[in-house]
This record gives sequence, structure tokens and C-alpha cells, in this order.
Amino acid sequence: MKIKLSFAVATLLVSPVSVLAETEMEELPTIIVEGASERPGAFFAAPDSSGLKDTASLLKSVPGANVNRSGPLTGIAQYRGMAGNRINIAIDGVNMKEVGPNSMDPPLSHYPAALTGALTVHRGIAPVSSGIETIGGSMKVESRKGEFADEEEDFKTTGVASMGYSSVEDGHYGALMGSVANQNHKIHLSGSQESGRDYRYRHNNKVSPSKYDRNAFTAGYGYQRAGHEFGVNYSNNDTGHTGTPALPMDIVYVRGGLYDAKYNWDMGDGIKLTSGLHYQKMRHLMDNALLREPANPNMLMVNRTTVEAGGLDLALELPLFSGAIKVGFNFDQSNHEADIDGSMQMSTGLMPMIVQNFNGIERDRYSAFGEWNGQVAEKLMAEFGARVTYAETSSGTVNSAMADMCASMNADMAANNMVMDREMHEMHQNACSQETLRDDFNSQARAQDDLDVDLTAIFNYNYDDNLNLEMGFARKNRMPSYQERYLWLPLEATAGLADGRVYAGNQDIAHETAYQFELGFDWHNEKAYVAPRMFYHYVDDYIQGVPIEESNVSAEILEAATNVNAKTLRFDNVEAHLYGIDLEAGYSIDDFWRVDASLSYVKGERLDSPTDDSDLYRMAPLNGRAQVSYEAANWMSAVEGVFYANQGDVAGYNEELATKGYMLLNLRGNYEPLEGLVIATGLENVLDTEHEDHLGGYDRTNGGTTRVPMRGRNIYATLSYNW
Ligand SMILES: [Cu+2]
Repeated sequence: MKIKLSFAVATLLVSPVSVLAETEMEELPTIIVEGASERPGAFFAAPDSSGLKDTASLLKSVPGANVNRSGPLTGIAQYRGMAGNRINIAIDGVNMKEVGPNSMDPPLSHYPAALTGALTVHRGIAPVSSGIETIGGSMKVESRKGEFADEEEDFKTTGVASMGYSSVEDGHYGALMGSVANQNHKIHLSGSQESGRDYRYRHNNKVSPSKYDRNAFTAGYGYQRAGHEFGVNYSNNDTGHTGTPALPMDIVYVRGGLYDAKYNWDMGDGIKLTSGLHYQKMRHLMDNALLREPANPNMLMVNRTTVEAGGLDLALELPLFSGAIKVGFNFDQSNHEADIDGSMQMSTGLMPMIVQNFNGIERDRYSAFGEWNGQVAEKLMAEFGARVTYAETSSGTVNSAMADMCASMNADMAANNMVMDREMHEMHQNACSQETLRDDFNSQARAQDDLDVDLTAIFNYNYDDNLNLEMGFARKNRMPSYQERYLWLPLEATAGLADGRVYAGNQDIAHETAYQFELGFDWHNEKAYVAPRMFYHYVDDYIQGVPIEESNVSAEILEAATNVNAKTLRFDNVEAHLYGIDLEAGYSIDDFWRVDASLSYVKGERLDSPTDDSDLYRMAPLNGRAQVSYEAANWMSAVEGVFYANQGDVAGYNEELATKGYMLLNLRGNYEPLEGLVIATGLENVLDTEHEDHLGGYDRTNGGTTRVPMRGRNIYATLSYNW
């Protein structure tokens, strides 16, 4: 049973959550997909223990979910065509903020996979209780923290030690987690180290830079007594030199940590209080020359960024009518800074490239919600939720060295009656465009507020023991990100869009409003299951790039303001819809053999496109996977086939490149010679074929004209011991 869940698509619909939680969660990183059979229903499998650096990689086996990947440790969650900050991700209950304005450290990268206890994905419409902004869905990660002793024991120690090797990038990892507890007190400690070189693909070619290096540790204390539970935790991430080939710079470091404290009180009779407090502080340095040849050898740039954030959460759950109501309050605040330092080699000397990329950014969210779950009629369960969020964002004034030079260049020219050569002329235009943008930005309010309203109504009809029908409606808001609002100088700091374009922010954009509809069923008997879901989301004021001609700022000024040789776009509101279907199905052939499969499809379109090129950017291609597995007493093995279709539905506004479809064959095996000791091995991309991940971005080290190739054949082996 233990081994089986470590990678098979499990017996899901028939297994209630609690059973899985008891037997598995402390042992292996587990994916739980909630809302599958009944709310809350859960199921599911776990990782291929292989090249699993990033918890985000687990998403590839969740129907409807995928990963926008900028680098080996930079996996941005995508769900049904929405990605990044459109998805709420809770890390140990905390909505962590990214320190990188280009999402080099997306929230799922905070815990390495080896220290992750469980990744939970809400299938379909996310409950309002799961987070403040959940327009594109909701996911949560729980780190491993050990367990309190049971009533009959004085002491309990739990832990895991694991290590692994993968050939494709010569990658190694090691992780250790241990806890010591009695019935009331518990302490836990963990640490991990992982590193690898540039990965290879067909014929020994390399994707460079795709090396990685990360250390992480966590420490915590827990206390429980008579329904009260208290815990404090600290988790630290130290990512060193790590490539992000789909972005114009690489990670020099991401350092910092998250402090959180929780207090929960179970008062009995179904009344529960939960509360939390957190503080996060991180710093980050990225650069364009340490791990790669800079695109323009005369231009060297680093960007130094920080985030400081904190917040509190409070919720009370109590029985109401034939169900339970949960009411709560959330507050959080984040502060962002990003300073570019660099230089441009000119024939006349070095020009300083010093830019306040983001200065004094603050974002505060105050949010209250109520959510009722219960039975409304015979066999009919319902969830009704409402959340209201008031948010304020603001930016300080900005400046750049170039903007400061415009006036003196003008004066120089007037005084000396100077004639400029072409290079000088471009520089002058550059400086004076930056001055215009700076003055324009600084003269604006630089402070906005939003009032977001989220509403959900989800119905689950239990037709009989084998069949459940689900229908859901929702209205969700997302406020613009600070990048979308305050990117005053057109640059590529776009929260990981990785489309090779530079963007201008826009303080006038409105928040997105999505109207969501969902319909599906889960059917299962003792041997088989099938659970398809279809969805339709209409998004009013969907935020994406538009050509600068559509903007109210002079196109020439925006174009001339940067030395970056890339097309400039501006963030704006458009109308869009996204629809699709995802499904999973499986069949147990006998006690040993089973087959499982999943399929995901999404289509996104702009509805008010001025051209007939209306596809939205970076939509996962039609994809599926199928797995045949054989399970014996203490070992199992599986053959997995992964299929991705061509993606020709590509965005026109940023000239997204189409990708070809592909198939992958993976073989995996697990062996448990002793209780708790698991040896796993596998061969991925058996045929060593070359292909491109549509969500993997362009290779920016060769001008961004081709896509980043995926990993070639990989042999991995892992050894883990749980006690
Ligand atoms: Cu960065």
C-alpha cells in the first residue's frame, strides 16, 4: 500500500481522505486533489521520485494543472490556462510573496520536494476560504513536521532520510528531517541540499544555463493539549547559482525565510478556531553575465531585490443548519524593492545603467469571508461562499541615472553647439524618454485601491453509490499585480511571462472579474472510475499585453526609453474567455495490474481582439498520460506514456511560437526491502527524443528565437528511509 501510493495513480475515489492522510502523508510527498468525488474528497498519487527538485513538477500529473517553467527551480503553477499570481498558493498556510519581480522564486519553489509533505490542489472552483485571490484556483503545500506521540507512548520520533541521483544533469540531493515528541511537545528540524549541472538532451547537447544549487532548512516547535494546538516554524531557503534559460537573467541567489505561528483551538461540538501569524523576509540578486554570455556583451546588468511581508489569519468554524459555517478574516502586507545596477560600454566610455526598477512598492489586503457547507436536500450537498477584499497598492517615486542625464545632455549640446553622432543621438533620446516616463510616473497618484468580491455556489448531487454530479458557479476578482501597475520603465520584469517582450505598467488598469461555470461527474465502482469536468470562464478586464499603439502614452517615448532590443507592450484590460475539459479515469484489472489515465484540454481567447489572432498566451497544449502498473507485496513497477499535442493556438500580440506534439515513455520501479526503506529507480524519456515544452519558454541565451529543449534520457535512483 505504501509503495503503491508512491507513484501509482491510486485507488482514489474509493479512499476517503483520512485513510490516505494516516497512512501516507508523513511518508512520501503526496498529491491530494480535493473536490474530486465529494467535497471534501481527495485522492491521489505521488511523485516520480526522480528529477523532482521542484514541488511544482508534481502538478504535471494533476488533471488541468501544469507548470510554466523558466528554469530547473523556477516552476510557476498553471491551472486551466491561468498561472502565476492568478492562482493562490498557500505555503504552510501562508500566501508567500515572490522576491523576484520576474517570479524566479515562485511559491512552490520555497520547499524542495524532499521536504514537502503534501501538495493539495483544489479541483475546479476554489473555495473562498482557501485564500484571498483565487481567480485561477487554489493550491497548498504542507512541509514535513513530524508527529506528536500517541496516547499510549511516552515518546515518538519520526523522520525521513533520503538521497537521490539523476543522470541527465548529474544531479544529487540529500534531505534529512527528524522530530522528537511526547504527547504535548514536539520539535522538528530538517535540512536539504541539492545541486546539478546543465541538463542534457539528445546527442549530448546541453541547455545552458540550467544548473542549480539550493540548500534549505526548517525548524519548529509544536504544543498541544486538550484541543489546543500551538506551533511556531521557521523555514529558510538559500538558492545559489541557478539558471533560468527562459529569462534574460539568472539567479545569483535567493535567500531568506518565512516565520509563522499558528494557534488552533478545537472547542468540541464542531466549533473550531484557527489563527496564524507570519513574517517573511527575502533578498535576491540576479544577473545577465555570471552563468551565461550576456545577450549584448556591452551591457552588464544586475538586479537586486527584496521583499518584506507579513500577515494574519483568523477563522471560526461552527455548525449551522444541516452543515457548518466558516467565517474569517485575513490581512497581509508586502513591500517590494528592485534596483538595477549596470553599465553600457559606449565608444565614449561607460554609461551607468542604474534604474529604480520598483521603489517603495506596498500592497495591503484586508479580507473577510463566510462559507457554508452542508446538506440542502436529500442527496444534495452545497457550498456557498462570499469574500470581500479591500486592497491598497502604492509605489514611491522613481528615478534612473539616464533620466537624470537628459537635462545635462541638452545643456551640453546647447553650450558647445555640438553635433551628435548616431550613438550619442540614441543615448540622448534614451535619456530624455526615460526622463519623460519618470516625470509622468512621479506626477501620477501611484496609489490605487480595489474592492474585490468573490462569490461561489457549488452543488454536489449524490445520485447513487457510484455516481456524483457536480455543478459550480463563481464570480472571482484579481487585482493587478504591482508589476502590471508600476513597471514605469519598459522592462521584462513581468512575473515570469517569459515572452521576450518588454512591458510598460499601467496604473489605470482595472481588476479582473471572472464568471466561472463548472460541470462534471465522478463515477466509480469497485474496479473502475471516470471523472470528467468541463469548465467555462468568462473574464471581464483580463489583463494582458497590448501593442503600445493602443495606449495613451507616446509609442516613440516608450520604445526609445530602453536599450533592450525587444518589442514593447503595455498591460491593459481586454475581454477573454477560457474553457476546456479535464478528466481522469482508471481500471483495476486484477489484484496486481491496473491502468490509469488523465486528459487535460484548455482553450483561451481574447474576445475583443482587433485582429483575428485572438488566442491567449501560454496555454497548455492538449495533453494526457496513461500508466500501466503492477503491484506486488513489496515492489511495484509502472510504464508511463505521456502525450502532448501540437499547440498552434498561440498568441499573436507577442508572436508566441507554436510547438510540435510529442510522446514520452517512462519506466519506474520501487522496492521496499524493509519496512520504511524504499529504493526507487526509473528511466525517463526512454527513447531520448528531443522535444519542446510549450510552457517552457524560449532559450534566451541564443536570442530567444527557439524554445528551450526538454530533458533527454534520464536514469534516476533514490533511496529513502522513513521512521
Ligand atoms: Cu530574479
